[in-house]
Amino acid sequence: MLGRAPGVRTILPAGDLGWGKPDMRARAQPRGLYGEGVPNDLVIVANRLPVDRVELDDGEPGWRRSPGGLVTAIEPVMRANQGVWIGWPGGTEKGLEPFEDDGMSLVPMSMSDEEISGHYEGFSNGTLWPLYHDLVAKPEFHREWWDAYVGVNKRFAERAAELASEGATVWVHDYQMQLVPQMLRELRPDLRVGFYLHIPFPPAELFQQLPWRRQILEGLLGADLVGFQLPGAAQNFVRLVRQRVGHKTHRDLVYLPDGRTVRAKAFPISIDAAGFEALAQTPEVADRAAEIRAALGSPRKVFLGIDRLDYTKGIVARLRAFSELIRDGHLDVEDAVFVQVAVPSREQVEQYRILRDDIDRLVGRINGDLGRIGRPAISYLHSSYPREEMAALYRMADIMVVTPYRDGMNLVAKEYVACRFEDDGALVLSEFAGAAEELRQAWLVNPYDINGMKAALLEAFRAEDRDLTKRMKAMRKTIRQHDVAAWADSFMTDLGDIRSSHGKPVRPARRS
Ligand code: GDG
Repeated sequence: MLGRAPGVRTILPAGDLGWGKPDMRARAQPRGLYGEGVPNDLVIVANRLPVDRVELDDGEPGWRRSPGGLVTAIEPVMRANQGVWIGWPGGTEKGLEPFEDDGMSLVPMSMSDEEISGHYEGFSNGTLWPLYHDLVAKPEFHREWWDAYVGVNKRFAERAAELASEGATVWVHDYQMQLVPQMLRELRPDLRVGFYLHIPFPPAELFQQLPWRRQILEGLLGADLVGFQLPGAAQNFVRLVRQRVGHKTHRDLVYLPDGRTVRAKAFPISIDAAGFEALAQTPEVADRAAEIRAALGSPRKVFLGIDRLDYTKGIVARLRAFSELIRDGHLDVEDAVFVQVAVPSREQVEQYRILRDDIDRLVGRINGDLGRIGRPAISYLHSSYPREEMAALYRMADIMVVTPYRDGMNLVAKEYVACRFEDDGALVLSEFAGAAEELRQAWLVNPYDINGMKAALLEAFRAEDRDLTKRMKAMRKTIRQHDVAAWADSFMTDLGDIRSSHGKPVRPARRS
């Protein structure tokens, strides 16, 4: 029989994913209600809160909604459960009190400069991010970064242990928090702990480079359920646990010497498909889409890329492919334009600054070589936008181009599909994005193969309406059936279904 995590509602309201409001939020009121005696049946632990600490227009400190896939996906679950969310709001301000923002109970965790550079910029984004994304960049291994990672994970685990009510469910998120499940279990064995990894989990051949591989695996094994985007990632994890920690495993289960069972399973994340579709259909979004197209000079077709500015996303490769199509005479700037939105991200990390400069230079060169007056080949925007503007861009674009070298899922691809309520538009999608496992009717490309990408871009450009409709209809059906509510529901249901003890004899753990 399928169970549910006790006291946790899994049915989510359709609608707002949180980008619908203007960027600047009203100052939130501190609540100061947490701690002993206040029941929190669901605790979300993530590196970031869904809001950033910023200076408001009047110079006073306030909160602004922060971008990114994790926030977009978790926020509806939080709202449905009235749980509490523990995370870092950005910056180094100390002594921030728990508060309520837009109906969510948020507990800010402060970070020192040393913790930001060691835990966040260092171990999370300089070691784990490139390692888990197939070494697209070279990971750096530094012992001080690891120490900071352990320290921050410990503080988050202790805070969660303080806040969770007896027998509560704690849902820990992503690569920055992989030690929290085990630390939490030691502090509070009564809790039910789920972990979800939003990025890929690498094959053993890459993971075993990590000097702290065993600690990370043991950290994750503190959870009852470890969720991944794709089945391959769950298999990588189980194989590594067997090889490196020496626990007995069977299919998606790990049997621990203490009698616990841990399940490792894929839960492909999704979006609020109905909410995006409804937004795309509003007259305001329609007007704005028409306005953007007119501002671009009403070209026959518009290509679109929207990404966090990240080296995993394959922005350079796709712009190069597009520009070569113009240079080769297959496309003309009177007919086609590429709109590339690069959302600022991790700007303190050296590799991200270098990438930004590379893209600036490339766009300048392409436009200098191939553009005409009033007709740039690439319209490049380095900025973030409200959700309505994103929907207008999705609605306006004929060909969405999503070409990461490796991506856990890629919500942008799914959002585009959700917004195409007239069953038109083309999606060119990297086969290395998790989304490619579901969106089979996209033009699937290998982002390392520039000629292959050029061919796919051109095919999508020239595709007949009938073909576009057939493909888009099928993809929209998939997205409607597997939305973020279904994702959260299946994770919570499986978490509730975990038996606390397997009762099997197990071999003692081997050292790696
Ligand atoms: C990680 C994994 C996985 C972005 N800029 C703006 C904005 N966004 C929203 C998009 C989308 C989300 O952020 C980005 O999600 P992605 O999935 O595309 O990429 P990551 O940020 O790398 O997310 C990824 C995801 O976690 C979830 O598990 O899919 O593989 O890497 O929802 O719409 N939204 C608004 N303005 C922006 O400027 N309003």
